Amino acid sequence: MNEFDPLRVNSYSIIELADMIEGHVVTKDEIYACGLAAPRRPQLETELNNRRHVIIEDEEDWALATRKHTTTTEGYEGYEYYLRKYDKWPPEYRGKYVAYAKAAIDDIAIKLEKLKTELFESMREEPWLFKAEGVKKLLEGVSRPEELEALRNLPDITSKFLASGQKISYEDLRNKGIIPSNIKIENLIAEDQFLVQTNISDLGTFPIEKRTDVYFFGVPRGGKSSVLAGILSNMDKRGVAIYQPHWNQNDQDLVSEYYYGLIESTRRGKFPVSTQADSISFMKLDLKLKKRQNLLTFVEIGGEAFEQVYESHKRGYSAWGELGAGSCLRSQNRKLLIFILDYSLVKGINNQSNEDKQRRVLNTALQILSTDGTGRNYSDGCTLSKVDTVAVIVTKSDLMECTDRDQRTDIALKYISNNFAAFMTALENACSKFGINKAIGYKPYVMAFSLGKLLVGNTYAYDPTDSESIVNFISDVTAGENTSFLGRVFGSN
Ligand SMILES: Nc1nc2c(ncn2[C@@H]2O[C@H](COP(=O)(O)OP(=O)(O)OP(=O)(O)O)[C@@H](O)[C@H]2O)c(=O)[nH]1
Ligand SMILES: [Mg+2]
Repeated sequence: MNEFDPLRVNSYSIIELADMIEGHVVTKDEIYACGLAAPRRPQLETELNNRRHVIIEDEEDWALATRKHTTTTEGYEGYEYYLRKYDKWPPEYRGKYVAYAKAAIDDIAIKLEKLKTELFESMREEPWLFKAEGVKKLLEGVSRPEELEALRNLPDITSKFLASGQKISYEDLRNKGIIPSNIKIENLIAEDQFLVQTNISDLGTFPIEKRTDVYFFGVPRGGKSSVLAGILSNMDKRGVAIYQPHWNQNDQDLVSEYYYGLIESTRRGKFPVSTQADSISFMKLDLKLKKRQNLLTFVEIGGEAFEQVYESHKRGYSAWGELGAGSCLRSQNRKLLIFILDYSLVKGINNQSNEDKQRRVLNTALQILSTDGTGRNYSDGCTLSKVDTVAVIVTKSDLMECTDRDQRTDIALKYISNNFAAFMTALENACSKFGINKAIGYKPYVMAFSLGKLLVGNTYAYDPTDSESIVNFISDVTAGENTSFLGRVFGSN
């Protein structure tokens, strides 16, 4: 409406007249001077009054919307409310700030999306930052204002994302390829795999039955139980191991639940709970592979145990006694020692240990194992004198930036020669002194191991490849009886 025709003053509708006044085409006084009919004058006054109110409300609503201008869903909803109310066309009132509101809403939407992308990227690249509890929070979202406020100034991506008022869904995680389908939502947010654990003193007399004892040593949270879980699952899956119950003084077998719990953990893709600090336990298994039968006892010694031994400054013999491990380590059984080195310490992920601690635990273990005997150097009949094989397993190799297994082994070798040179020299010396690893010239075996790719919620995509290699390795290096015989057996080919 660009022009006002004075001759038509009484033909215009009240709305048209009010629009022309608002559009500064004509003033109210000019309209009256041109002879607007008396009964129409109060109608025009009412219309102008209404418009003034709407304009004031518009200003107020806009102020409210801009006050919430934050990268949050609340900020987004503020503008959405404004647009719902004012994004109208004449004859309805159109808000003065509709265009600004549209730009602001687009801006917030982009920022919220960016935050989401950043979250998913971090979940893919640094899954260890997202424990089960954090993932649960991300799935539920946060709505309590005090909680949102508390999160607002925290720098980590989970807090930033939650403070924006957003949440994620299980489908998001599946669609973005962050977790595979076998990781069910209930596993994702569950605590680590529960395991019934019993201390060695309640397990009954340590088996001395011409078995080879397979020991796992390493720092807390280094991956000992995970290696064991991988081995047991692989043996179970291939049907090559028979679990042997071990009866204690009360005629109970207290290990089977631990055994089945470890196997279940790989099916669920859930890491085992931390082994109790003072726990040293054992488990009997008969491995039948490649026509060989190996009678084995797996012994797990918690990293804390070595720290205690180190701190007590006691000679191995009496230190083992205090830990209740004397009966197993001092037994005449042949032994395979597996030293577990935690590769994740490189990335500072294991907050219960560090490389200095790792070095100390390993050196202490080696020293004790070579001085828990008798004689001048306490090495006569020491544990190492009964060891056939030693191996070093560098765990969590999925955190290395490559998938090729040979390359991972190279990285593992580099890692140990850069960080544990003194320990490796001592281990090599022990190998030649006690005739260990004769088959490969008295050098320690080194392997890289991963239970599978680490995922959010402390879950993993189980990959049996490394577990299978270790099972085969154990079968090859431990003393076994040849079980081949002439004849036919059901199921073999
Ligand atoms: N990336 C990756 N992380 C692993 C792997 N194995 C274990 N972890 C991580 O290391 C943590 C500890 O693993 P465990 O097997 O419980 O270690 P442990 O040495 O038995 O620990 P303690 O019983 O507490 O002494 C797990 O909860 C996982 O977060 C692996 O193969 N890859
Ligand atoms: Mg453990």
